[in-house]
Amino acid sequence: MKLIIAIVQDEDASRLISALMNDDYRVTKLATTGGFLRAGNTTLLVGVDDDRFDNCMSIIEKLCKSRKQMAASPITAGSAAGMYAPMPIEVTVGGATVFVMEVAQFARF
Ligand code: 2BA
Repeated sequence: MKLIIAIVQDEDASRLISALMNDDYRVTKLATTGGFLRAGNTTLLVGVDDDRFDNCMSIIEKLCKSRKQMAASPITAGSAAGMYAPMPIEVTVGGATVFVMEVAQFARF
């Protein structure tokens, strides 16, 4: 058995959870925040048997889209008044950031 930890964009989370549930996967949704953008994202925990792992990864890959977002960069630009403002930069977020771990033991009591 494996534990998939998938960090996805909030916009994709609902459709992804529905697709996984329809395919009989069990899912836990966590409301999380990305360290770089300081914006909300969604982390899903999915415990899967090995023979259903590839299918689960395909569903995640298919439903999670990458999007461009603007972020304030740590680099600053000077202004006429001598003030310094963060320069906006464009970053490409997602589709999904996925970690896969082997599960040593699984129990449901
Ligand atoms: P954030 O940390 O908010 O990052 C959002 C996007 O900003 C990233 O998209 C990436 O395109 C960009 N970014 C992040 N750190 C950067 C940096 N130091 N310099 C320049 N650009 C940077 P993704 O890579 O698709 O990541 C989406 C979200 O997945 C992240 O949100 C974070 O919550 C999570 N994540 C990504 N890699 C991770 C890792 N190695 N460990 C834990 N969480 C991770």
